[in-house]
Amino acid sequence: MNAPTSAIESVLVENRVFPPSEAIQKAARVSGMAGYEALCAEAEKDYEGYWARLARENVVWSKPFTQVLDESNAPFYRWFADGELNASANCLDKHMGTATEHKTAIIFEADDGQVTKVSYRELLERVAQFANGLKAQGVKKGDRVLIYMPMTIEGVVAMQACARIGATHSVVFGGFSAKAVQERIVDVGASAVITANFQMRGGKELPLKAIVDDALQMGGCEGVKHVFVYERTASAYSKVAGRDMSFAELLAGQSTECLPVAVEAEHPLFILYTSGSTGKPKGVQHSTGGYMLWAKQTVEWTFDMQPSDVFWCTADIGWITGHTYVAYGPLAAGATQIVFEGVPTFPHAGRFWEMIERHGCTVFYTAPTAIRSLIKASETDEKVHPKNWNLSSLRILGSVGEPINPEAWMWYYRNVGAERCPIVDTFWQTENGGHMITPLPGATPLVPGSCTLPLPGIMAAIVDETGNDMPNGAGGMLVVKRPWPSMIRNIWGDPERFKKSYFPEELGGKTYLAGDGAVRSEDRGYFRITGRIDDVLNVSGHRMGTMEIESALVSKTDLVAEAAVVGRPDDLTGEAICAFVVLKRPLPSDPEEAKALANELRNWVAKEIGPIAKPKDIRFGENLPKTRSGKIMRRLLRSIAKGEAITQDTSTLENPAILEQLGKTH
Ligand code: 6R9
Repeated sequence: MNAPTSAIESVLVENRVFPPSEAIQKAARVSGMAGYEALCAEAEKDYEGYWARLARENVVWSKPFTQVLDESNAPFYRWFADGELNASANCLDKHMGTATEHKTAIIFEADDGQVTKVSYRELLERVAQFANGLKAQGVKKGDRVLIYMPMTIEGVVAMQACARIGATHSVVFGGFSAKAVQERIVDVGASAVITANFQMRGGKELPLKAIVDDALQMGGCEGVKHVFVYERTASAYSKVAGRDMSFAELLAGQSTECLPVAVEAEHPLFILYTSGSTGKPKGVQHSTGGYMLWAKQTVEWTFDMQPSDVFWCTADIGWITGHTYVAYGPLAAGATQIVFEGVPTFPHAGRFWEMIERHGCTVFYTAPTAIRSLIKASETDEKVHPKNWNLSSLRILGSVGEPINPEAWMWYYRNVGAERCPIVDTFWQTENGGHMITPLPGATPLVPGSCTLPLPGIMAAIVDETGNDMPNGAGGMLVVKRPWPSMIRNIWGDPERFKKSYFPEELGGKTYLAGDGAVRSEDRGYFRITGRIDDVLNVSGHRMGTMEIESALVSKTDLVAEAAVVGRPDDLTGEAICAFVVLKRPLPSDPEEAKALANELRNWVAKEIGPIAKPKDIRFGENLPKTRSGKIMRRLLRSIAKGEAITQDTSTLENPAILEQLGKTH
């Protein structure tokens, strides 16, 4: 076999295996493959019985459920439907009177390095007080509250406080634009917004409240009656009388006791927007009962969480990973966790390693993009290499958000984990609620670049277009054949799109389609994710729809006639966004002019969606390559974006000169 020439090829020939050490295996919650297989067998034998057991063990129910799975209106599955609970009580109240009450819940490290700690008792009091503040302003069960906050204790408190009173939160990542905030406010029908005056990132003070103000002025946001503002910095911000209120005003005089509101298991705990194949982001609606069950259980299984652990998930609360593995799961499991406000490269690219040492972090969970950028930084500057810090507290490492290439995996394993810490490469999606396919640290032999095996009870499979199972070694579409408790319940306000996107008729209408391609290894049956099979890109672990970026580009009507967006592989960000643009004016002949136009378009996209959606490459042409029926030849564009030789049939092109034009990046 030829030597591997790319990350993809080296995955194909990957044959290194790292079994769990005796010590880890012995002490783990799920011990050895025998432990894993016993759980799988239990789920296989009595599916509902298995989930009912986990639901009773992991969740405190204020009213116990008697029904487990209701498939009568599939694919609108219902779990534990007659049970009642409160998510915040499951994260906080249940620890009162136990050894966890005075344990540190959150170690917060601010951008500037300042550290604040809160115990479970203190966190409960803050959440209760905040919940009372919301109630006093008329926010109630069933209302939707949009949260646009920095990574702070206050961000977690805001989410928990909504959950406490049964209000459904919709968190928007602080990097999204005013337009994106407005669209989400309108779609979700928010009656209140919780934000901060500014956020601190990399030593810079960036506005949040001003962006909310812009969003609210764009129209359709009349339903928003309140904006609650966390004064993160001392800087002034503009306040609209009668609508805006600082946290200090909201909390003044409020009691630190607040009874949690019991909600039905299916009550929507949150709605989180994510990109799909069409232009409009999807409001992924999650339940309370099934979601909480899996948030806690996966923290305990995948990270083998023990009472002495110090967990750190670096994801922002604006993403699903920050929901399940910052705001809910670790608290439900009674863990101590680190919450970090800043960025991994400020004030230097050794910040993560420094913080692991400072706080004695034992379980560290981050994204391949971060690892790759820190590898690069440590190659040019020895001083930020992890070897400069004492990382001996670490016992488990995790990866999430995109495929981790074996090279990055090996670097992480050697330089961060000292060849001692298992790496759990966790595959899952916003729609899944929690981990789906992942190694268990005390059970699964690891193979770099593979997310290995589905968690017990997750009936993942690989099928062809008509739903036939593919043999190991043959690639296909990743599906889940049975509903599971933490799965998406609906696309907010769009049940038809929910059915079409996730439960296509071609697969019988009841099988969950993940939207990713995958292949199982011939020897172990391990899963390896090969990437999205739809028009969704994964840039630095962030999901971006190509159509979303295309609509943003063509909405610049004075400049853009037509646009097509594709992804191309990128060493650092996994995928990079490449936009092909037809201008409403002659092709720029001067390279400087082309560059200026490209930058204008990048800034436009940043304004429309957010900086994460800025195309890396912009290419101008007099036309786009199309088939006779007028369809854009996306495969051809993908080849051009990669800089590959064109092997496709281009005889139908009306104007072959455009291939050369589109070959130039600006
Ligand atoms: C949790 C999260 C989901 C998409 C998913 C897939 C990719 C996530 C992965 C992975 C390979 C992993 N993805 N984890 N691919 N290996 N361990 O990231 O959710 O933002 O919805 O993205 O990310 O393509 O479909 P989300």
